[in-house]
Amino acid sequence: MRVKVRESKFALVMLILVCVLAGCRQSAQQADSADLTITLDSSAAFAVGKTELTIVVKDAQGNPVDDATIEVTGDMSHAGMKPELGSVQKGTQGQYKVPFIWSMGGDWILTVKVTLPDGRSTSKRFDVAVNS
Ligand SMILES: [Cu+2]
Repeated sequence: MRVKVRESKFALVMLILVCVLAGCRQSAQQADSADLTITLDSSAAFAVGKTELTIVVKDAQGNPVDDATIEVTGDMSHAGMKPELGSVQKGTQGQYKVPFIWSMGGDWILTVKVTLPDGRSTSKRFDVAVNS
């Protein structure tokens, strides 16, 4: 009888431990992702050289988000090139102007990471063809 009580206590402790760990994991995941809509203005053709990317960020309700940090990484589809980087910390009516350089014509993979002041972030990938 004594042993049984001890066993059930142990089981209870394990159960609590598992719940706590699972809870931690869940809240960490929530802290990681933000429900944002990220769009890249591609109304004008992309061409080699210095440019300013226009990225629009909206929240889940469709309201513009202006207090985010935007980090852009551009990689070409072929190997052997260093990534191009760009960032900006303030938007106007949800629009962020990010200084950027298309260093070569061809196919690019643009990764746009948006981080909110509370640390939540989300990323979106854009495939971009750049005219040489
Ligand atoms: Cu290249």
